[in-house]
Amino acid sequence: MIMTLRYFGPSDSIPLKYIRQVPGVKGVISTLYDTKPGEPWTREAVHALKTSIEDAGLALSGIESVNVHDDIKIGLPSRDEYIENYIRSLTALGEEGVRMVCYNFMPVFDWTRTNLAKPRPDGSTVLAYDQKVVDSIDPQVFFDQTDANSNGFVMPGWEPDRLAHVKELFEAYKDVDSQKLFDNLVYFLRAIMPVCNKYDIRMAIHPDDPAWPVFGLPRIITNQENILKFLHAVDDVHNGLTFCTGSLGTDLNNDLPGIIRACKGRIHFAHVRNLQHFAPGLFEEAAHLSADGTFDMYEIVKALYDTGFDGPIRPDHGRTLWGEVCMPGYGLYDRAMGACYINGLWEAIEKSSTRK
Ligand code: CS2
Ligand code: MN
Repeated sequence: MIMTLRYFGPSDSIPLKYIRQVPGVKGVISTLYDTKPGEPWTREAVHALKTSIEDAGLALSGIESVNVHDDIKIGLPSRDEYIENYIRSLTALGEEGVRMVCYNFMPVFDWTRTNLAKPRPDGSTVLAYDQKVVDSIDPQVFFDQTDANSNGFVMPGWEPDRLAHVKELFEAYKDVDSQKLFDNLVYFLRAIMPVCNKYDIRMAIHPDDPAWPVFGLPRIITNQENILKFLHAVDDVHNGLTFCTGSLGTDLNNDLPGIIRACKGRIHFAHVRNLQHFAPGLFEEAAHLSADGTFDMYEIVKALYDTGFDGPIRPDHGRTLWGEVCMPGYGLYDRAMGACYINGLWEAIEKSSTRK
Protein backbone atom coordinates (compact mmCIF):
# COMPACT_ATOMS: atom_id res chain seq x y z
CA MET A 1 0.00 0.00 0.00
CA ILE A 2 1.00 3.59 -0.46
CA MET A 3 0.11 5.85 2.46
CA THR A 4 -1.42 9.14 1.36
CA LEU A 5 -3.38 12.10 2.64
CA ARG A 6 -6.05 14.00 0.76
CA TYR A 7 -4.90 17.42 -0.47
CA PHE A 8 -7.41 20.10 -1.48
CA GLY A 9 -5.10 22.00 -3.79
CA PRO A 10 -3.49 25.41 -3.38
CA SER A 11 -6.35 26.72 -1.24
CA ASP A 12 -6.05 23.87 1.29
CA SER A 13 -5.39 25.23 4.78
CA ILE A 14 -2.89 22.39 5.18
CA PRO A 15 0.12 22.92 2.91
CA LEU A 16 2.01 20.13 1.18
CA LYS A 17 5.07 20.83 3.32
CA TYR A 18 3.09 19.80 6.43
CA ILE A 19 1.81 16.66 4.75
CA ARG A 20 5.40 15.82 3.81
CA GLN A 21 6.24 15.73 7.55
CA VAL A 22 3.76 13.01 8.43
CA PRO A 23 5.97 9.91 8.69
CA GLY A 24 5.28 7.29 6.08
CA VAL A 25 3.11 9.49 3.89
CA LYS A 26 4.43 9.20 0.36
CA GLY A 27 1.77 10.86 -1.70
CA VAL A 28 -1.42 12.85 -1.86
CA ILE A 29 -4.79 12.32 -3.42
CA SER A 30 -6.08 15.44 -5.07
CA THR A 31 -8.15 16.80 -7.93
CA LEU A 32 -8.44 19.88 -10.13
CA TYR A 33 -10.45 22.26 -8.01
CA ASP A 34 -11.19 24.80 -10.71
CA THR A 35 -13.07 22.49 -13.05
CA LYS A 36 -16.76 21.71 -12.95
CA PRO A 37 -18.19 18.18 -13.29
CA GLY A 38 -18.52 17.45 -16.98
CA GLU A 39 -15.73 19.75 -18.11
CA PRO A 40 -12.82 18.04 -19.88
CA TRP A 41 -9.45 18.25 -18.11
CA THR A 42 -6.32 19.28 -19.93
CA ARG A 43 -2.94 17.63 -19.74
CA GLU A 44 -1.38 21.02 -18.87
CA ALA A 45 -3.59 21.42 -15.79
CA VAL A 46 -2.86 17.88 -14.61
CA HIS A 47 0.83 18.44 -15.22
CA ALA A 48 0.81 21.64 -13.14
CA LEU A 49 -0.92 19.88 -10.24
CA LYS A 50 1.45 16.95 -10.42
CA THR A 51 4.53 19.15 -10.57
CA SER A 52 3.47 21.25 -7.59
CA ILE A 53 3.09 18.05 -5.55
CA GLU A 54 6.35 16.52 -6.72
CA ASP A 55 8.20 19.76 -5.96
CA ALA A 56 7.08 19.28 -2.35
CA GLY A 57 8.63 15.80 -2.25
CA LEU A 58 5.38 13.88 -2.62
CA ALA A 59 3.67 11.93 -5.39
CA LEU A 60 0.26 12.47 -6.94
CA SER A 61 -0.99 8.98 -6.04
CA GLY A 62 -4.44 9.29 -7.51
CA ILE A 63 -7.41 11.53 -8.18
CA GLU A 64 -10.39 11.98 -5.89
CA SER A 65 -12.57 12.67 -7.71
CA VAL A 66 -13.18 13.04 -11.38
CA ASN A 67 -16.83 13.79 -10.78
CA VAL A 68 -19.45 12.25 -13.02
CA HIS A 69 -21.95 14.69 -14.49
CA ASP A 70 -25.55 14.20 -13.39
CA ASP A 71 -26.69 13.74 -17.02
CA ILE A 72 -24.64 10.53 -17.11
CA LYS A 73 -26.19 9.30 -13.86
CA ILE A 74 -29.69 10.23 -15.02
CA GLY A 75 -29.07 8.76 -18.50
CA LEU A 76 -30.05 11.84 -20.53
CA PRO A 77 -29.24 11.97 -24.27
CA SER A 78 -26.51 14.52 -23.48
CA ARG A 79 -24.65 11.85 -21.52
CA ASP A 80 -22.59 10.78 -24.53
CA GLU A 81 -21.06 14.21 -24.81
CA TYR A 82 -20.20 14.23 -21.10
CA ILE A 83 -18.73 10.74 -21.40
CA GLU A 84 -16.55 12.01 -24.26
CA ASN A 85 -15.36 14.77 -21.96
CA TYR A 86 -14.69 12.23 -19.21
CA ILE A 87 -12.59 10.21 -21.65
CA ARG A 88 -10.62 13.37 -22.47
CA SER A 89 -10.00 13.90 -18.75
CA LEU A 90 -8.83 10.31 -18.36
CA THR A 91 -6.56 10.73 -21.38
CA ALA A 92 -4.98 13.81 -19.80
CA LEU A 93 -4.46 11.85 -16.57
CA GLY A 94 -3.14 8.78 -18.37
CA GLU A 95 -0.63 10.86 -20.31
CA GLU A 96 0.63 12.26 -17.01
CA GLY A 97 0.96 8.78 -15.51
CA VAL A 98 -1.94 8.95 -13.04
CA ARG A 99 -3.21 5.41 -12.51
CA MET A 100 -6.05 5.63 -9.98
CA VAL A 101 -9.28 7.60 -10.27
CA CYS A 102 -11.94 7.67 -7.55
CA TYR A 103 -15.49 8.77 -8.34
CA ASN A 104 -18.94 8.15 -7.02
CA PHE A 105 -22.32 7.44 -8.58
CA MET A 106 -24.57 8.93 -5.91
CA PRO A 107 -27.44 11.08 -7.15
CA VAL A 108 -27.51 14.73 -5.95
CA PHE A 109 -25.68 14.40 -2.64
CA ASP A 110 -22.24 12.95 -2.03
CA TRP A 111 -21.80 11.86 1.62
CA THR A 112 -24.52 12.91 4.04
CA ARG A 113 -24.03 13.83 7.70
CA THR A 114 -26.47 15.60 10.00
CA ASN A 115 -23.95 17.24 12.32
CA LEU A 116 -20.51 18.46 11.27
CA ALA A 117 -19.25 19.24 14.76
CA LYS A 118 -20.65 16.86 17.33
CA PRO A 119 -18.61 16.90 20.56
CA ARG A 120 -17.07 13.61 21.62
CA PRO A 121 -16.34 12.72 25.24
CA ASP A 122 -12.68 13.69 24.70
CA GLY A 123 -13.64 17.26 23.72
CA SER A 124 -12.92 16.87 20.00
CA THR A 125 -15.69 17.29 17.43
CA VAL A 126 -16.70 14.93 14.67
CA LEU A 127 -19.19 14.45 11.86
CA ALA A 128 -22.26 12.54 12.93
CA TYR A 129 -25.42 11.04 11.42
CA ASP A 130 -28.94 10.66 12.71
CA GLN A 131 -31.48 9.12 10.34
CA LYS A 132 -34.34 10.81 12.22
CA VAL A 133 -32.98 14.21 11.21
CA VAL A 134 -32.69 13.17 7.55
CA ASP A 135 -36.26 11.84 7.64
CA SER A 136 -37.63 15.12 8.94
CA ILE A 137 -35.83 17.72 6.84
CA ASP A 138 -36.31 19.18 3.35
CA PRO A 139 -33.25 18.44 1.15
CA GLN A 140 -32.73 22.10 0.24
CA VAL A 141 -32.75 23.13 3.91
CA PHE A 142 -30.42 20.26 4.64
CA PHE A 143 -28.01 21.41 1.95
CA ASP A 144 -28.08 25.03 3.16
CA GLN A 145 -27.38 23.97 6.74
CA THR A 146 -24.50 21.74 5.77
CA ASP A 147 -23.02 24.49 3.64
CA ALA A 148 -23.40 27.04 6.47
CA ASN A 149 -21.64 24.81 9.00
CA SER A 150 -18.52 24.05 6.99
CA ASN A 151 -16.29 26.70 8.60
CA GLY A 152 -16.23 28.57 5.30
CA PHE A 153 -14.63 25.67 3.43
CA VAL A 154 -16.18 24.20 0.31
CA MET A 155 -16.49 20.55 1.19
CA PRO A 156 -16.06 17.80 -1.39
CA GLY A 157 -19.42 16.90 -2.86
CA TRP A 158 -21.04 20.05 -1.49
CA GLU A 159 -19.88 22.55 -4.09
CA PRO A 160 -22.42 25.42 -4.08
CA ASP A 161 -22.65 25.75 -7.87
CA ARG A 162 -23.26 22.05 -8.26
CA LEU A 163 -26.03 22.14 -5.71
CA ALA A 164 -27.52 25.54 -6.41
CA HIS A 165 -30.57 23.80 -7.83
CA VAL A 166 -31.30 20.98 -5.44
CA LYS A 167 -35.02 20.98 -6.27
CA GLU A 168 -34.44 20.78 -10.04
CA LEU A 169 -31.97 17.96 -9.52
CA PHE A 170 -34.47 15.99 -7.47
CA GLU A 171 -37.01 16.51 -10.26
CA ALA A 172 -34.52 15.27 -12.87
CA TYR A 173 -33.90 12.08 -10.87
CA LYS A 174 -37.56 11.31 -10.25
CA ASP A 175 -37.73 8.43 -12.78
CA VAL A 176 -34.32 7.03 -11.92
CA ASP A 177 -34.71 3.98 -9.73
CA SER A 178 -31.85 1.78 -8.58
CA GLN A 179 -32.01 -0.46 -11.68
CA LYS A 180 -31.83 2.52 -14.03
CA LEU A 181 -28.99 4.06 -12.05
CA PHE A 182 -27.11 0.76 -12.19
CA ASP A 183 -27.67 0.46 -15.96
CA ASN A 184 -26.42 4.02 -16.44
CA LEU A 185 -23.32 3.21 -14.41
CA VAL A 186 -22.61 0.14 -16.55
CA TYR A 187 -23.15 2.17 -19.74
CA PHE A 188 -20.64 4.76 -18.49
CA LEU A 189 -18.05 2.16 -17.48
CA ARG A 190 -18.27 0.24 -20.77
CA ALA A 191 -17.63 3.49 -22.60
CA ILE A 192 -14.54 4.43 -20.57
CA MET A 193 -12.90 0.99 -20.25
CA PRO A 194 -10.93 1.29 -23.52
CA VAL A 195 -9.15 4.46 -22.37
CA CYS A 196 -8.60 2.94 -18.91
CA ASN A 197 -7.03 -0.11 -20.53
CA LYS A 198 -4.89 2.00 -22.81
CA TYR A 199 -3.35 3.95 -19.90
CA ASP A 200 -3.82 1.34 -17.15
CA ILE A 201 -6.08 3.63 -15.15
CA ARG A 202 -7.85 1.88 -12.29
CA MET A 203 -11.30 3.29 -11.69
CA ALA A 204 -12.32 3.07 -8.04
CA ILE A 205 -15.98 3.76 -7.33
CA HIS A 206 -16.66 5.22 -3.89
CA PRO A 207 -19.41 3.43 -1.96
CA ASP A 208 -22.58 5.30 -1.12
CA ASP A 209 -22.50 7.12 2.17
CA PRO A 210 -24.58 6.25 4.11
CA ALA A 211 -25.11 2.84 2.57
CA TRP A 212 -28.87 3.14 2.02
CA PRO A 213 -31.22 5.45 0.11
CA VAL A 214 -31.50 8.95 1.55
CA PHE A 215 -34.15 11.54 0.68
CA GLY A 216 -35.79 8.91 -1.53
CA LEU A 217 -32.74 8.82 -3.84
CA PRO A 218 -31.48 5.40 -4.97
CA ARG A 219 -28.19 4.02 -3.71
CA ILE A 220 -26.50 1.12 -5.49
CA ILE A 221 -22.99 0.62 -4.04
CA THR A 222 -23.93 -0.34 -0.52
CA ASN A 223 -23.09 -3.96 0.30
CA GLN A 224 -21.14 -7.02 -0.78
CA GLU A 225 -23.89 -8.38 -3.00
CA ASN A 226 -24.35 -5.28 -5.11
CA ILE A 227 -20.62 -4.50 -5.19
CA LEU A 228 -19.93 -7.97 -6.62
CA LYS A 229 -22.78 -7.51 -9.10
CA PHE A 230 -21.19 -4.22 -10.16
CA LEU A 231 -17.70 -5.74 -10.49
CA HIS A 232 -19.03 -8.66 -12.55
CA ALA A 233 -21.15 -6.44 -14.81
CA VAL A 234 -17.95 -4.88 -16.18
CA ASP A 235 -15.46 -7.61 -15.44
CA ASP A 236 -12.24 -5.74 -16.06
CA VAL A 237 -9.55 -5.07 -13.46
CA HIS A 238 -9.80 -1.38 -14.34
CA ASN A 239 -13.33 -1.38 -12.98
CA GLY A 240 -12.76 -1.44 -9.25
CA LEU A 241 -13.66 -0.14 -5.84
CA THR A 242 -12.59 2.42 -3.28
CA PHE A 243 -12.91 0.46 -0.07
CA CYS A 244 -14.26 3.09 2.34
CA THR A 245 -14.72 1.71 5.86
CA GLY A 246 -16.64 4.78 6.99
CA SER A 247 -19.23 4.45 4.19
CA LEU A 248 -19.74 0.68 3.99
CA GLY A 249 -19.47 0.59 7.78
CA THR A 250 -22.53 2.80 8.20
CA ASP A 251 -24.50 -0.44 7.80
CA LEU A 252 -23.60 -2.82 10.59
CA ASN A 253 -24.75 -5.75 8.43
CA ASN A 254 -21.67 -5.20 6.29
CA ASP A 255 -18.77 -7.44 7.27
CA LEU A 256 -15.91 -5.12 6.31
CA PRO A 257 -12.98 -7.60 6.28
CA GLY A 258 -15.28 -10.08 4.50
CA ILE A 259 -16.06 -7.59 1.71
CA ILE A 260 -12.34 -6.86 1.29
CA ARG A 261 -11.62 -10.57 0.88
CA ALA A 262 -14.54 -11.02 -1.54
CA CYS A 263 -13.27 -8.15 -3.71
CA LYS A 264 -9.67 -9.31 -3.83
CA GLY A 265 -7.78 -7.75 -6.73
CA ARG A 266 -10.49 -5.16 -7.43
CA ILE A 267 -9.85 -2.73 -4.55
CA HIS A 268 -7.71 0.06 -5.94
CA PHE A 269 -7.97 2.66 -3.17
CA ALA A 270 -8.78 2.51 0.54
CA HIS A 271 -10.31 5.06 2.92
CA VAL A 272 -9.86 4.05 6.52
CA ARG A 273 -11.73 5.58 9.43
CA ASN A 274 -13.65 4.36 12.43
CA LEU A 275 -17.26 4.97 13.43
CA GLN A 276 -18.97 4.74 16.79
CA HIS A 277 -22.43 3.22 16.38
CA PHE A 278 -25.20 3.77 18.93
CA ALA A 279 -28.21 2.29 17.09
CA PRO A 280 -29.07 1.53 13.45
CA GLY A 281 -28.89 4.87 11.61
CA LEU A 282 -27.32 6.67 14.57
CA PHE A 283 -23.55 6.98 14.58
CA GLU A 284 -20.65 9.37 14.77
CA GLU A 285 -17.11 9.32 13.48
CA ALA A 286 -14.33 8.40 15.92
CA ALA A 287 -10.57 8.34 16.20
CA HIS A 288 -9.01 5.72 13.94
CA LEU A 289 -8.04 3.49 16.89
CA SER A 290 -10.17 0.33 17.17
CA ALA A 291 -10.83 1.01 20.85
CA ASP A 292 -12.40 4.41 20.10
CA GLY A 293 -15.15 3.06 17.83
CA THR A 294 -17.03 0.06 16.56
CA PHE A 295 -14.68 -1.39 13.93
CA ASP A 296 -11.78 -3.77 14.39
CA MET A 297 -9.16 -1.83 12.44
CA TYR A 298 -6.62 -4.62 12.82
CA GLU A 299 -8.92 -7.04 10.97
CA ILE A 300 -9.61 -4.46 8.26
CA VAL A 301 -5.93 -3.68 7.64
CA LYS A 302 -5.09 -7.38 7.85
CA ALA A 303 -7.67 -8.22 5.16
CA LEU A 304 -6.13 -5.54 2.91
CA TYR A 305 -2.68 -6.96 3.57
CA ASP A 306 -3.73 -10.58 3.05
CA THR A 307 -5.40 -9.81 -0.28
CA GLY A 308 -2.25 -8.13 -1.59
CA PHE A 309 -3.67 -4.62 -1.65
CA ASP A 310 -1.04 -2.36 -3.22
CA GLY A 311 -2.94 0.84 -4.03
CA PRO A 312 -3.08 4.17 -2.26
CA ILE A 313 -4.68 4.23 1.19
CA ARG A 314 -5.63 7.26 3.23
CA PRO A 315 -6.98 8.02 6.65
CA ASP A 316 -10.46 9.37 6.09
CA HIS A 317 -12.37 11.97 8.08
CA GLY A 318 -10.66 12.72 11.36
CA ARG A 319 -11.78 14.47 14.52
CA THR A 320 -11.26 18.21 14.86
CA LEU A 321 -9.03 18.78 17.88
CA TRP A 322 -6.30 20.87 19.51
CA GLY A 323 -7.99 24.10 18.46
CA GLU A 324 -7.55 23.49 14.78
CA VAL A 325 -9.82 25.45 12.43
CA CYS A 326 -10.36 23.25 9.40
CA MET A 327 -12.75 21.74 6.94
CA PRO A 328 -14.93 19.34 8.96
CA GLY A 329 -13.26 15.92 8.84
CA TYR A 330 -10.15 17.16 7.10
CA GLY A 331 -7.92 18.70 9.75
CA LEU A 332 -4.27 17.72 9.82
CA TYR A 333 -3.84 16.41 13.37
CA ASP A 334 -6.22 13.51 13.54
CA ARG A 335 -5.55 12.40 9.99
CA ALA A 336 -1.80 12.43 10.72
CA MET A 337 -2.40 10.24 13.78
CA GLY A 338 -4.62 8.00 11.67
CA ALA A 339 -1.87 7.58 9.06
CA CYS A 340 0.65 6.64 11.76
CA TYR A 341 -1.75 4.18 13.33
CA ILE A 342 -2.55 2.46 10.03
CA ASN A 343 1.18 2.34 9.22
CA GLY A 344 1.80 0.77 12.61
CA LEU A 345 -0.83 -1.88 12.05
CA TRP A 346 0.56 -2.59 8.59
CA GLU A 347 4.14 -2.93 9.82
CA ALA A 348 3.13 -5.30 12.59
CA ILE A 349 1.01 -7.42 10.26
CA GLU A 350 3.73 -7.52 7.62
CA LYS A 351 6.47 -8.52 10.06
CA SER A 352 4.42 -11.24 11.67
CA SER A 353 3.08 -12.61 8.41
CA THR A 354 4.27 -15.53 6.40
CA ARG A 355 2.87 -14.11 3.17
CA LYS A 356 5.72 -13.52 0.75
C1 CS2 B 1 -15.15 11.36 0.74
C2 CS2 B 1 -16.17 11.50 -0.38
O1 CS2 B 1 -15.08 13.12 2.28
C3 CS2 B 1 -15.62 12.04 1.98
O2 CS2 B 1 -16.48 11.47 2.64
O3 CS2 B 1 -14.90 10.05 1.02
O4 CS2 B 1 -16.58 12.81 -0.51
C4 CS2 B 1 -15.55 11.01 -1.67
O5 CS2 B 1 -14.48 11.85 -2.00
C5 CS2 B 1 -16.46 10.98 -2.86
O6 CS2 B 1 -17.65 10.31 -2.57
C6 CS2 B 1 -15.78 10.30 -4.03
O7 CS2 B 1 -16.33 10.77 -5.21
MN1 MN C 1 -14.60 7.66 1.87
